[in-house]
Amino acid sequence: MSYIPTYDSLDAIYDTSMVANQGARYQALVDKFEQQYNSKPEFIARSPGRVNLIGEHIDYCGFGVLPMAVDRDVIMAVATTDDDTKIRIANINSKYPAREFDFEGVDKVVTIDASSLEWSNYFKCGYKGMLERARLEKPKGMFILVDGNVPAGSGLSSSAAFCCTAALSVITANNLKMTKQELTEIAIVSERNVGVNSGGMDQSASVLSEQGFALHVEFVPKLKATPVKLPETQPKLAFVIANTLVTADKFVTGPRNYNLRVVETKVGALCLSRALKLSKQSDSYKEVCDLYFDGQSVPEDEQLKQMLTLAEQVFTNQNGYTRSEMAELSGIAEDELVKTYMTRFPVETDLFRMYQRAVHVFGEALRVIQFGKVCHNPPSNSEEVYRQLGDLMNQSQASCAKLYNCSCPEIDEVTKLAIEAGAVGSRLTGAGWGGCTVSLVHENKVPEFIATIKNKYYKKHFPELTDAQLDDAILATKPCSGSAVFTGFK
Ligand code: NG1
Repeated sequence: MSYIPTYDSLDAIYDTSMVANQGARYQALVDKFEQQYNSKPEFIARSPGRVNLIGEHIDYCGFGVLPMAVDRDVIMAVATTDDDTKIRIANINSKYPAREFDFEGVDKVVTIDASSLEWSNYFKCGYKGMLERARLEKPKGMFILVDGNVPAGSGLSSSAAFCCTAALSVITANNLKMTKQELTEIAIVSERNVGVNSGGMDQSASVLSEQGFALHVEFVPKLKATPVKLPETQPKLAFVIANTLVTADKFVTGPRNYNLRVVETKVGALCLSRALKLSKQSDSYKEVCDLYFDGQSVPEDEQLKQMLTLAEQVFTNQNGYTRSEMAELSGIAEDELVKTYMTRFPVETDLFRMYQRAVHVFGEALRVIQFGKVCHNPPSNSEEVYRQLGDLMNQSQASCAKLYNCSCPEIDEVTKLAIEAGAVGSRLTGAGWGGCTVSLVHENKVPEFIATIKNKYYKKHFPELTDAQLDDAILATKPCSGSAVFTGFK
């Protein structure tokens, strides 16, 4: 695994078409840094947001996903000091007030109050993760100025882009040499400190992406990221991101949405492994699958099809299971289940819909494999490539909406409008319950497609948006590069 790159040219980070604008943005950050702290930054760390092409809500079940980095990112200009160990952090956006903090005691404890919605918590996550990992004798004091343009709460992983950049800033400030893999692992674990039991897709995509490629991220037996070349078609494939502008705050809604889904799948896996009499009871659907087919040479897609059938046979109650019914099915005492799975990340529900979640997870994991197959071995006819990829995206959306209940009326509306406007596939991306959609569109039709969605969705629901805000809400994106350190500023 390679080390995190340091560049002195923005060409190495951004598509040529973006370098001029990004150059102005980086220079503005450096200038503001000097105004704020009366000194020059030593480096700028950056990590991008991501769009997930397919594979939703399966990373925390251990299954592979297929995201790509987008051209929106978080950049942090940093200077260091040996005079103290304080962290001073400010943001270009005045919505986020400047903060100062330090670790406490000989154990260098960083306290994060996950009960408050505080922007600097996301820096603290990366900082805490790094301190715990690197065990530095005397961490450097840091002066930091942040500029982020990944829309928050939109499903493009602004939080992961922030945490990855924070961890990278601390690594670089303290002259540590770390691989991309290590940074990814630190960012995954540290982001859980803000109260969301997240999977590892976002941090992997943010750190490990390569320009021009989507990324197949696998988590079992260990984190593995394989660049995936998207098929060359005529006209070219374009992915358009449209933000519904419904903000889904995972932290606030976690007990009913995200964290609840994690519990429903983990306890589901416990129940399924018991019903299948596996050699070990596992709370990961991927591990259940691996154990069930251990020693047999069954292709992965075939395994998933069989798991789907087995899950349908085991979870016969489609109305949902109570805690005591889950205890009975899993063979684990109710208070034990609550203690292990519902205490650090509490949930609010009486019924756990294990049937629907399991069917979504195995079906979605299968679609990721099928999407990857089309990319690796595309049909020679371009329209057939479009049709196959588009169908998989549409099936994913239907499953997210009907089985996983992570869509919402606005996502349903935008994805429907997208298909009417000529997209061949359209689905929510990220956690859902608001946020962004991603649509597969013929590249030559992108301007017309964007104009139609602006007219039919944004003008109707958000007539007050300025042109600049509209351009931020709906945009075509190309696969971009992952985390890097930049030193080429004046
Ligand atoms: P976003 O869209 O960033 O909230 C979340 C999780 C992912 C993944 C997706 C659903 C975090 C930081 N990210 O993404 O790991 O589970 O939902 O596919 O919680």
